[in-house]
Amino acid sequence: MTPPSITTKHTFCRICEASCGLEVDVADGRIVDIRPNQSHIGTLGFACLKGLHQHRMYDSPDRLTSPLKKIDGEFQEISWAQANREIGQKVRALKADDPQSIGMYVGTAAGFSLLHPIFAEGFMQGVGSHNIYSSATQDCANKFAAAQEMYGFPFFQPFVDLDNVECLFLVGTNPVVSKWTFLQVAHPVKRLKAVKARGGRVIVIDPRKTETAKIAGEHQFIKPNADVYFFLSFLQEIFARGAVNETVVNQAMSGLDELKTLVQSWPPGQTENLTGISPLELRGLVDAYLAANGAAFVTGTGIGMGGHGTLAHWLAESINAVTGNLDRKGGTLIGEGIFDFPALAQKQGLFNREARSRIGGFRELNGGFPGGILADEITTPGEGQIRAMFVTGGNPLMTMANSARLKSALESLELLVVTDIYLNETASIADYVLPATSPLERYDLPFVFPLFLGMQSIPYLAATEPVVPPSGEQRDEATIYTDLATVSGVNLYDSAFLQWVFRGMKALNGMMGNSGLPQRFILDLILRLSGAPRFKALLDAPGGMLMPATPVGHFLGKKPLTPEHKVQLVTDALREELQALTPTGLPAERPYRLISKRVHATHNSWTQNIEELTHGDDVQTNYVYVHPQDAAALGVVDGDVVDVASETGTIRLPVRCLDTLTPGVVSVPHGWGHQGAAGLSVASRLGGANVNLLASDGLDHIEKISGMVHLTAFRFLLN
Ligand SMILES: Nc1nc2c(c(=O)[nH]1)N[C@H]1C(S)=C(S)[C@@H](COP(=O)(O)OP(=O)(O)OC[C@H]3O[C@@H](n4cnc5c(=O)[nH]c(N)nc54)[C@H](O)[C@@H]3O)O[C@H]1N2
Ligand SMILES: Nc1nc2c(c(=O)[nH]1)N[C@H]1C(S)=C(S)[C@@H](COP(=O)(O)OP(=O)(O)OC[C@H]3O[C@@H](n4cnc5c(=O)[nH]c(N)nc54)[C@H](O)[C@@H]3O)O[C@H]1N2
Ligand code: SF4
Ligand SMILES: [Mo]
Repeated sequence: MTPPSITTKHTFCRICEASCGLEVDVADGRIVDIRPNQSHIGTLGFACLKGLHQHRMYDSPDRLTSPLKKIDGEFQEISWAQANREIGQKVRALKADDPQSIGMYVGTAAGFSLLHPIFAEGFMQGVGSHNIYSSATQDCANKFAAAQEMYGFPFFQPFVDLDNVECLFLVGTNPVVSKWTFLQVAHPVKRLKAVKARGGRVIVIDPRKTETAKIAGEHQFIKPNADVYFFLSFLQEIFARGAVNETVVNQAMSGLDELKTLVQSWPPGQTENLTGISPLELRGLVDAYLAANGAAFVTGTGIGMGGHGTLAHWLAESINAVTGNLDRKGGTLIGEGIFDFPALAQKQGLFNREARSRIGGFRELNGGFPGGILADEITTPGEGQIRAMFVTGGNPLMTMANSARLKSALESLELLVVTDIYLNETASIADYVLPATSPLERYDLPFVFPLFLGMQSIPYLAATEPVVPPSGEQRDEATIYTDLATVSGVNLYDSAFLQWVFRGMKALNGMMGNSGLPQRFILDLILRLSGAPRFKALLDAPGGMLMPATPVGHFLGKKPLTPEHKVQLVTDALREELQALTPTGLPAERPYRLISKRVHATHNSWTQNIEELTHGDDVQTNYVYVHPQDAAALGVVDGDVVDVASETGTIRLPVRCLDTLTPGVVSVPHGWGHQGAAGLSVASRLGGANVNLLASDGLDHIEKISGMVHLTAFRFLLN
């Protein structure tokens, strides 16, 4: 038998921000090998284990290939026509009663595709419900909230000018493992080493001496959830030294005097006990920052998931701003996408809706409410109670706080529809499960951050075709939500015109022998309307098409969507939150704090099902990582099984000593504990437990401004 011929195709990964360029070998419609694209201009020949093995997960017998309906506790395959008809009938009935009774959770996988979130949001707007939740309040809503306050738009997200920065502080982020967050930076190790090779400094501030700290060479321990105090003292010290760039601040910012007053009572001596950072150490860090010709603070999920994520991020941004490092070479930059997204969003009122959540009265942030109130919204009777949920590209039962409570809330719904590539934990309890195409089975452009906001350390554009065709009945989400709108008697974005256009496109595409919406045509239309290079031109540049460098000096005084386009160093909400801050440290009676930890081979809750990535020692189970001193004090050794208990639950996990932790801090990776999943044959054989059984949800455990839930630095007991 002659072996099938191999075709090599180019695409890019859509698992995380890095969006690595890939070279894919295909034989007989199946992917046989994935390699990094060595000649990619933006991703520099880099790709990680997960990206290089992703075809194993897409090719797995566990992949969903048909819509499923739960009948008498068992899933049965049904046709799309039946699934759509039945879901549509239910949505019509609920909507007639109360549109707010229909909710949606949008997960990470949706964020890395361009059309998926656009069409999912369009469906919800058609339904007329503002009950949208997303993974953002588990990772970074604090950054959106701070940007909304300071710059008047949640998506103005300054990012470090990595090619020119002289002193880079990484606080609560571990890019060597996470491959950077928010900003697209491929090959973080290479890029961080380049900063050092030019004589720059990279300083990591983290309760663990992380993989990034090892590359950086400089690391400062900090107690968990104490970053806000660190930043207060840092800023106080900046003011005490008169290190403000008065010219820039006077021209482009408001609130300087008030900010000075607010931080006055937090000198380094005042916060030492809270942070574990001595005044001498803190002043040394301030020296490093001020001595550099271009310095920047970059924060990550480690501070976002703590209790004061918005305050901490606001202060970090304020340090960059008042020292003149915002919008300057070597400091932080604000990207530009293929069109003026902030202007469009402002014109359409996209992120300024008046809606408030029923529970807690939270305002919408990026069109969503805090995930920490979802269970309450489902279980609290009354007008606006959520009775049906759509979950799209996420696995909230594993990734949100208080998983057990959320599970019983989701089980009580009248309708739960999950769109995923797998029968994950959340899908396992659904009424209907809809099979999505994988990223490698659809057309795409880079996702919203790089494409619409220019959040790329090397600006480039790229496009991709499907590398392989979908199997069975899998459909892309744009088509799924257009059809759901049709059967539910609603219009995408509540626009009869848009619904008519998309239905027409689908019909025409069908006449040409294709199924679903013409994704390539729609993506090309976005490019055309933006005046960007066309889809075909991008396909002809498999290594990416270089775009102009991110401009410097274009933001301040011109772009912020605030009065007079000024950066607001203080706002009512920030002032109130800061004034409510009390200097609370770690209570003596319960000295341990639990923090997060990511590992190279897993991505949140969904790559544990890749057989090839389950052989390493740290991927058989998650562990309770404990400092050796603490292990000795507790009388435990490597491999001992312990109970980790919080006010919401208890999990049992093996201990592993880790001397890179600060004593008193324990670390447990999330996304584990798949034993109960109906459709994850590899992951369900592994050990591990879901750490989010320990995290609390509800109003008392949500950060007020951003709605972030606390997934790091929470208290627990070890037995
Ligand atoms: N304790 C703790 N909890 C955490 C974190 C932590 O550090 N510690 N991290 C948090 C963070 S940063 C995040 S972003 C959230 C993530 O929270 P979620 O987004 O809820 O969870 P994921 O595990 O990323 O789930 C992604 C799902 O998308 C599916 N999927 C993959 N590709 C596709 C596709 O193309 N289409 C569709 N429809 N589905 C697809 C996968 O099978 C998987 O089920 O979790 C958070 N939870
Ligand atoms: N391999 C892998 N890569 C991923 C993911 C994954 O699951 N696996 N998830 C992706 C997603 S969805 C996201 S959002 C990004 C997140 O990307 P990052 O924000 O870089 O997330 P982490 O790698 O978890 O780094 C968080 C760091 O914060 C530290 N930390 C915890 N608590 C505190 C604290 O109170 N203060 C300070 N200063 N530090 C603290 C932790 O020790 C850890 O080193 O990663 C993405 N990339
Ligand atoms: S770092 Fe890995 S998971 Fe992220 S885009 Fe690159 S290959 Fe994909
Ligand atoms: Mo995330």
